[in-house]
Amino acid sequence: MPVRSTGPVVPSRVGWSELTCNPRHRVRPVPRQQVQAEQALARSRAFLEAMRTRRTVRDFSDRPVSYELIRNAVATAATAPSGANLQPWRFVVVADPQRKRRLRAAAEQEERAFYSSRASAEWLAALEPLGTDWRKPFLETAPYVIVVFEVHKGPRSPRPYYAKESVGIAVGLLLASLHQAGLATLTHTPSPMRWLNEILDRPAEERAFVVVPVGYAAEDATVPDIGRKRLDEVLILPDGTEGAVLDVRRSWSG
Ligand code: IYR
Repeated sequence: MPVRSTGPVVPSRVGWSELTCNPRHRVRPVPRQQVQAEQALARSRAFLEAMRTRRTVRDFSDRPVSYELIRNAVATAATAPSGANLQPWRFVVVADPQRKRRLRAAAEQEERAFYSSRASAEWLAALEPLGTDWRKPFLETAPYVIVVFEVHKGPRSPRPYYAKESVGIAVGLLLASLHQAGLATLTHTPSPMRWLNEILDRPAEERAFVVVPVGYAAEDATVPDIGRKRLDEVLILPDGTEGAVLDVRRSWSG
């Protein structure tokens, strides 16, 4: 399809009402991915099937991982939408064994306190089907540990908006990219996480959001025998119709 206009939209030619937002800003054409209509469903299904095989893995092999896969995953994460496009994220990639050892030691110290006293009985009961405990060997075994930070207001950074939502979306894309590359991941959230700033030399305005060990799953790795909710438990349509049979020409919004 030819590119129509590269210049800014001129308010006098296109009325305000036809625009989705204030026209007094610079614009450019939407980048197009060029998905043929007849391929759309197949591509969408293939992505769904790929993502269905993603599981949180806790047993990692020490088999090396190409750094380019990590780099591409971070670049993919950094395409996420964010509040006011402030992109309030930072991804610290740890591969050095000594630093991973320090991460593990500090995380295990927090986790011992969590499992022995900090966690409520209700929380521990919720974790029961996962079989987790204070031990975090994966912080050393996984070839890479990506520590994701939210970036708040500081000497070099503005006040972000919707920081958690923005960084959460970015982490979703990070996990999807790593999974596409055949890698296993774990979203690990020791709490509190302030000590990560010291170990990783990050300034106070950066707040750790999640720790993501990355590597190949160990040969004998297992995952908890738990399932995902059925689609009808998570997908609600205005008229209760199951999504797949909804006629796309019917309007959702009324
Ligand atoms: N952070 C602890 C406990 C834990 C909490 C949740 I919520 C999980 O989904 C899994 C574990 C730990 O990492 O063991």
